[in-house]
Amino acid sequence: MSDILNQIALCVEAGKINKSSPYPPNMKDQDGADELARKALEQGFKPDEILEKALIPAMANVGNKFSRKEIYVPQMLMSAKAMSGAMIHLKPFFQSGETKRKGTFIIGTVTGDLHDIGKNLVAMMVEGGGWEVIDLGVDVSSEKFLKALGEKPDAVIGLSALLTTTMENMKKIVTDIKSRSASSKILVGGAPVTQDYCNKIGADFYSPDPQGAVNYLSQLVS
Ligand code: B1M
Repeated sequence: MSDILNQIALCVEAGKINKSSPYPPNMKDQDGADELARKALEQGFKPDEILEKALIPAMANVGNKFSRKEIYVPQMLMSAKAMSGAMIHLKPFFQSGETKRKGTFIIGTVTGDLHDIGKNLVAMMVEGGGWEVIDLGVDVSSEKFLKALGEKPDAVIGLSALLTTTMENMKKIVTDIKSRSASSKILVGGAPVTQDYCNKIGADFYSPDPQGAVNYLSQLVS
């Protein structure tokens, strides 16, 4: 792989956002994912090449390390921020349709639930996995999910819940979506959610962590 793509991947894995960011201390004053992605485009690398060869593999490594508990939430957040720093330069190409994404993922935290840290991590990792992400935020009702799905009928839906009380609302949202659009795929997660619960409410897939979500989505389009 080219040197600059390697450097971008390294910055994402290390969480080096841009030149002025102090983290990680051993990369102080070096270019970060932000500057390097801009330079790669100037050198003629295609946006999808930067995404496929640098950002996606780097974020997959980060996700797998997090699943294996070799890194923790703060490191993963720094990596996701570094990825976003690079994505700023790539997004205009994806938004114009010049470069294609793998699909659309609509995510939200279910009705009554305001927890968004885990949901945001999943959203960032999925974006790093090459998907367009529509983040509906927190306290999202069936109606909001269905409206977003109406605009993107092929999208995969992701539901996050952190409270045992709001898990009931997750069940309602799955039922509402499936009754209107039986073929839509629904992925569920969040601390109290389990594989058993996923099966019970008729969702399609449960993942305990962001990388599992990315792997499931990849498998849907492979
Ligand atoms: Co709340 N809270 N909280 N809270 N809070 C918990 C969840 C709780 C376990 C704390 C406790 O009592 N020990 C408890 C729930 C108990 C229960 O239901 N059994 C609780 C409670 C009770 C409450 C309130 C009711 C407190 C009150 O007001 N009396 C209240 C509810 C508000 C509401 O939602 N309506 C409340 C409020 C809050 C804050 C606003 C203060 C804040 C949220 C800030 C925010 O999110 N912006 C907060 C926080 C921070 C927590 C704890 C401390 C941390 C949650 C977190 O962010 N974890 C939490 C206790 C704990 O977990 N130690 C707690 C880190 C995050 C990375 O993990 O979200 O699990 P997590 O996401 C993981 C996975 O679950 C997975 O990937 C992530 C990375 O691995 N994942 C998915 C998540 N979503 C996924 C979706 C997927 C796939 C994977 O596919 C779609």
